[in-house]
Amino acid sequence: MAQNSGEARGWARRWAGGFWILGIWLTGCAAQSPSILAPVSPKGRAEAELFWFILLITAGVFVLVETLLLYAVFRFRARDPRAIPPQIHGNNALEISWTTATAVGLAVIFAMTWRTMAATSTPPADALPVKVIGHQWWWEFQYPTLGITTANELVIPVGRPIRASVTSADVIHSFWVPQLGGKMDAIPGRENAVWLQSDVEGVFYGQCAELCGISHANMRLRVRAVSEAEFQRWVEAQRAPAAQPVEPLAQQGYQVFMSKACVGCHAIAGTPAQGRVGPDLTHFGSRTTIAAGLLENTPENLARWLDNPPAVKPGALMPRLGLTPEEIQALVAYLLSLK
Ligand code: HEC
Ligand SMILES: [Cu+2]
Repeated sequence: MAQNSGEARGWARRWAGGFWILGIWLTGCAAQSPSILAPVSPKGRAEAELFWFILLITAGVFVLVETLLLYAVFRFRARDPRAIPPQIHGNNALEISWTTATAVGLAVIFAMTWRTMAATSTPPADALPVKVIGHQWWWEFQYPTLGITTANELVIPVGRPIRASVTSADVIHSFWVPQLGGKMDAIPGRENAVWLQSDVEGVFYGQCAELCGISHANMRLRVRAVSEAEFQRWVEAQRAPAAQPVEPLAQQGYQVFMSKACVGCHAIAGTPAQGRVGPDLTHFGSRTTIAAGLLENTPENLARWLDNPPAVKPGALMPRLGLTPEEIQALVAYLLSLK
């Protein structure tokens, strides 16, 4: 009896574990999650359609096989466990037919996959070019025809195709914005083209999809799709050189920035700072996040970041610079004035 109830508890625990995993899995379905099944671009839609098509075929195969299996289990089960079943050799007609059916099914999936790839792999000729450069652990975005360099937030005009040339400054990364279309590897020394587009305004989340080191999971990005008019305003603002600090605290922050190691790693257009190791900060104040989507861009979070970057983001390639609280406050005032 005691043994029995112990066994029952073991089962209960296993079931509970199963439900727990199911629960975690289902939280992935929350409306906010960047699912490939909620596409907003022509490429994303073509890929989602292919997914459903293949799922339909494979679900049909699953139901057919399981039905035949259950039928065989019950219809042909051994009624006398000691009896030896009739010894037969195969059935040629059956074997030929299921081999053919499988081959035809796979050929259809192959053809549909080929068709989708051919239709989506080449960006339209009038696409806006953007260079996407993966860095450990943040994203650089350059608009070569517009003369803009920014980081971690890609701003695009709604309904216009974007031709992203994806590459890397260090190790292999992978650029992925699930609702806008499939992944593209970011490989040092290579440029891989991928076509992006959003048919609706909104913010779409992305993530590095290739393990690239300790803060791989903290290497996020956002695509902000805005109206054509808002995009033009954004372009004008981004092309301007950095704002001159006017407030005394911000002016002090400018002095701190220009006298510290910051200038060796960061560029601020129109100032002596021309480093290219970290993100371009010319219009840092116009971005909504810090450190590749890790923190909202607020004064408190920026102060935390400047005090000790590796404590905020494990492995961050911006070192702790031993700034005093006064220096940090001045830098925060200056950096946030860079709209
Ligand atoms: C050795 C190079 C290096 C130095 C020196 C350095 N940084 Fe950085 N900085 C980086 C890197 C790399 C990142 C990106 C970190 C990440 O997101 O993983 C970064 C990120 C930042 C960011 C966030 C940018 C964004 O858009 O997310 C700010 C702000 C910043 N640094 C300010 C400063 C200031 C101010 C100084 C000087 C006090 C400084 N940095 C010194 C390399 C450096
Ligand atoms: Cu990565």
